[in-house]
Amino acid sequence: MRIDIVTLFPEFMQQCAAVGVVGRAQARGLLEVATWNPRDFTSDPYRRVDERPYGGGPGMVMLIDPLRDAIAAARAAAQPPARVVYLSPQGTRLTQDHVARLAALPRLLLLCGRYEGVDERLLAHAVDEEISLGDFVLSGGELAAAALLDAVGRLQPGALNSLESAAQDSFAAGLLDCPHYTRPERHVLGEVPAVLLSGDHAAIRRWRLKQALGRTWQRRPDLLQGRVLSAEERALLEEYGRELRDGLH
Ligand code: 4GO
Repeated sequence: MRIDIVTLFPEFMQQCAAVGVVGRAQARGLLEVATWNPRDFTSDPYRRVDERPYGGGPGMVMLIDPLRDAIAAARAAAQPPARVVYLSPQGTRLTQDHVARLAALPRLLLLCGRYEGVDERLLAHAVDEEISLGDFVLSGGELAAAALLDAVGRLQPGALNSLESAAQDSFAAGLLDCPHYTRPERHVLGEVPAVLLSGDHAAIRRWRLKQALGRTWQRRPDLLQGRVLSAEERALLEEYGRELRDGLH
């Protein structure tokens, strides 16, 4: 997949794309990342990309033309046409399902705003969807775009080693992740749950599912709303509740 990013901070976005799993996906040729600076698409001597808002008020608004020309240049640089995403608090809240759908596209174009945001006419004309990471405000779209880039990049087939399998992720099954432990078995901070040392793979699978269900129920009950639990899941969740009352958690 190819991801184009329109940003006033291309070096920052390239650095985000260069590290970890996403950097490796690029090195493996599974992901291509290109950046486009709207400042390179200005025609005035000051290379202006922002202006004061009509109607008054604080802050600046990003001009239409440098963004429109940067998007057009990015579009023309490759085929097929990219889905254009603008990151803002006004967007649809991002979920792992949504990430998986975006990751399956051949191309994405991420538009990063700064200041108070982008002229609404550019959004109406050039943006296919507006996405928010959550109900909080950033000073620029870059950190949100970097998060989306990471979430989408790591789902490219071959990006994760089998040991990091995406099937095991939080939310992959609509639940929070179970707790994880590594060496040593005994530590002043506590012991590793015995079942994980038992070698009994069926028991380990059941324990992990029980923890995932229990933690989701405790921390994010909204994720269980409208979900039909299997007989096994219901039994495991009841067991978790009993253990909780008995002071085992
Ligand atoms: C995205 C962008 C928050 C998010 C942003 C978010 N703040 N919650 N700020 O995903 C336009 C100018 C939006 C700054 C940008």
